[in-house]
Amino acid sequence: QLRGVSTHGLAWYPQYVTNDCFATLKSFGANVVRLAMYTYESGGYCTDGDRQQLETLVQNGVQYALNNDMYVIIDWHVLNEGNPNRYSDVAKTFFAKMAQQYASYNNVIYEICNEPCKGATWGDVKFYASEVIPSIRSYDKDAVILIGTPNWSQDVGEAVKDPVTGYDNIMYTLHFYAATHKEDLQNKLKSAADAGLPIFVSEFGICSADGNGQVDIDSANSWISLLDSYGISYVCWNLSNKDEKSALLTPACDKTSGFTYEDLSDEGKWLYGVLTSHVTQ
Ligand code: IDC
Repeated sequence: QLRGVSTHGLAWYPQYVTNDCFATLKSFGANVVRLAMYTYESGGYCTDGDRQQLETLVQNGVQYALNNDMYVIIDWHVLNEGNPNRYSDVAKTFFAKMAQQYASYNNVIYEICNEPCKGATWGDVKFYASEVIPSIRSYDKDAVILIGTPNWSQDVGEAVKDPVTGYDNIMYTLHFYAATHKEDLQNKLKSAADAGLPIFVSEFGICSADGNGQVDIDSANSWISLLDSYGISYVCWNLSNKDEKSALLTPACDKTSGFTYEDLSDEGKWLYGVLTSHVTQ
């Protein structure tokens, strides 16, 4: 079971991609960092972003994770474009490049689309996966590949009915925000997990789905018990001091490593408690 932290958009909060920062997260008990690279928004890899700079951030992130004995998720952060097929050609080239570089690494996980949404169907996602997975597998035969599910990575049931076939080590993502998503989504997770679907919670927050609102600690704790009972991995959104409830640091904290308890937001303090109480290694 992996437990850890997702960066905010790498283009907007690059300052946390440092060895010291990852070492701090490790000291809290995290064993995975997710590198969220937006594809479409301003600064996105497929729009007006600086591709070279974004790739360097990803490469540095992979190295810092390795230095700290952590897994790392390279997240192609599809969001506002909705349908991942929009930039599948760019995705293919990007993932081939990464997989070629990291074929011999054992800590790299590929997340090929964060959240299909805006009507993108499971058929669309499967088509996209059939395009992008071969560009990873032509170099890296066995790295875990995470596939987003429709409706902002909530409809895992679609993957149960019609899974991606022909490849090993494929997992499907479910995302939740504890103040918005409760029993209904928990039930979807349970039925999919009971049906044997390999699920990875590559992003969750404990506030509302807009990344703000209020934190809901009771709901958050009930999600963690559920995930623990299935041994499902989870990664919390987001590593920044942005003035929003899903940021793990307070807006006043301008440190980029060595965070103290007081530097942590409500979500940050809660996550600290979860991570420290789960440390096994
Ligand atoms: C949000 C950020 C916010 C940013 C916005 C950009 O918290 O600062 O302005 O994206 O669109 C997701 C997405 C994730 C969202 C997050 C909260 O994967 O990118 O981050 N969220 O809205 N899915 C559900 C919630």
